[in-house]
Amino acid sequence: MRHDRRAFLGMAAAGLAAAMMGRAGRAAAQGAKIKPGAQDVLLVIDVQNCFTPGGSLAVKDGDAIVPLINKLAGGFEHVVLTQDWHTPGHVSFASSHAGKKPFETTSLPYGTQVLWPDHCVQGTDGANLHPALKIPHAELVIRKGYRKDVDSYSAFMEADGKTPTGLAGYLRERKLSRCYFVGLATDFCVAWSALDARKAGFEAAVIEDACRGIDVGGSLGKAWADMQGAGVKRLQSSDLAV
Ligand code: VGL
Ligand code: ZN
Repeated sequence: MRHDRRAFLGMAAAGLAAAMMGRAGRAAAQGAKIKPGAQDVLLVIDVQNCFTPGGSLAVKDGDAIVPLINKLAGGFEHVVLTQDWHTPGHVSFASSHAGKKPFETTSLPYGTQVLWPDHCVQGTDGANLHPALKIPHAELVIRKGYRKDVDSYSAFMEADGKTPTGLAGYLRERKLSRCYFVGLATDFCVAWSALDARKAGFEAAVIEDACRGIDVGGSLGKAWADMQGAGVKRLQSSDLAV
């Protein structure tokens, strides 16, 4: 019994040490809140009309996070926004594939592609940022998925896995090394962006209550597991001093 208890305590200590690695973990271990600084950037992913109620690819309660995102943004000196920005007839639209329905998949040269309702077509109202999003100090808007034959969930890398959007270079030049993600949807554009942030060598955290997911075919659970495996921190807005 005693032996088990010691082993357990040892494991608990190892877990605690792991949790204390990284700034967010350290702050949490000290019961302190994270105060965003000069190296921190809030990335607001795809808070667009198409992804909010009334939109063609509406995420449940997608609009409910907007006031929280506005509040969080007020605590960050540096904010970057993204927009999903597709051509008409984009390869990710089910309507571009004869016999396919939304949420089915198809095989493309770069891998399996989930097929979506038409959404975020360049220059349409659906592609506009949600009108309640109020972040006038945002420094960059990055558009992605603008090539007809390639999707881009990630703000960093198109779905072919080799065409960068330029965001990593921008953040490096600006010495912004810690990425905090909020927006839509948790299991697609937020998760893929956070995973690519790690691949590009940035610290990455997702603020869970400032995101909402689509959850098709177990995608939300898989996204969190993948993010945990890649060292993406899972935070709540209450973990930040903003
Ligand atoms: C997204 C599906 C298709 C997203 C974009 O923003 O998460 N999801 N395009
Ligand atoms: Zn899209």
